[in-house]
Amino acid sequence: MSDDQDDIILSELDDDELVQQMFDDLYDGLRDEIMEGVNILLERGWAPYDILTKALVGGMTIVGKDFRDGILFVPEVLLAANAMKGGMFILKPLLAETGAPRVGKMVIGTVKGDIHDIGKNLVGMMMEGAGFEVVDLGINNSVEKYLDALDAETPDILGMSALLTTTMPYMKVVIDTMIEQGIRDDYIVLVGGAPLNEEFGKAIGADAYCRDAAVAVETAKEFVGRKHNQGVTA
Ligand code: B12
Repeated sequence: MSDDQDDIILSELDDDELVQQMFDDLYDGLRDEIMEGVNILLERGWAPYDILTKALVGGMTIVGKDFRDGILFVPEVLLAANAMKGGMFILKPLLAETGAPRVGKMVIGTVKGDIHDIGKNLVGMMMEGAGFEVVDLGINNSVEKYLDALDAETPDILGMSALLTTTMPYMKVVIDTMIEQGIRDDYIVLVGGAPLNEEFGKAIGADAYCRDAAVAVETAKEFVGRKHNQGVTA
């Protein structure tokens, strides 16, 4: 946005100004500045989760709007995503550091044809922070890749992410294949991604749609708790 970045000393800004500046820096894809901003907020006692949601996700929301409106294009958004990942890289170990006991295991991946991974990564980070073991399959996953991972990892939860209206139907392909193979009920299936909603989640036979990472953690805990209780009484 501005080309006088060199004149701004991030550590001299107050919290609100710094967060605003981080929105600009994320928009401009300035990874080093974003990492510096995250470190400054940490030094000022901000909780990692607040930095993630208020500064990073907040900034990415602005990028998303301008991408939608044709003001930003793929190369710029890639730079913004790279800057966001720089910030997430610092926060990841801190979010996972809660010392929570292992509460369950999740296999998560973005579906075939889709390379968006920021939201998926965020969900993975938050799940780890809440005590889940997370196996991340990355992007562009075929049915076979998901099923192989379920077989090899035997998780409690399968998480699928899709950010495109053209790739979200693939989640149904995965669930239908699980039904065909008689393994659907062995797993809790959670789905997410900006274009999805609750109705879609129900229509494709997922256990739940989660609108963000915090809801994903709550939902996962609830379902795993229920599963374990059933295990005890069965
Ligand atoms: C960043 C971005 C990109 C980056 C991705 C970089 C990366 N490493 O991820 C790049 C530039 C590569 C990109 C490419 C494209 N993109 Co794009 N992209 C975005 C953008 C701006 C932000 C997405 C994001 O990271 N959001 C921030 C995260 C934190 O939010 P989130 O992903 O929604 O995740 C949260 C929840 O949804 C949920 N969640 C997500 N996944 C999961 C999974 C589970 C299991 C659970 C429980 C919860 C959950 O929790 C997350 C955390 O709170 C969106 C705009 C938007 N509004 O979403 C467009 C957007 C998704 N892209 C879009 C398009 C069209 C494309 C391209 C086709 C553009 C092109 N012409 O090439 C390509 C597609 C490439 C492909 N095959 O996948 C459109 C999709 C339109 C549609 N209706 O399908 C959008 C909506 C922009 C727009 N309005 O036009 N994109």
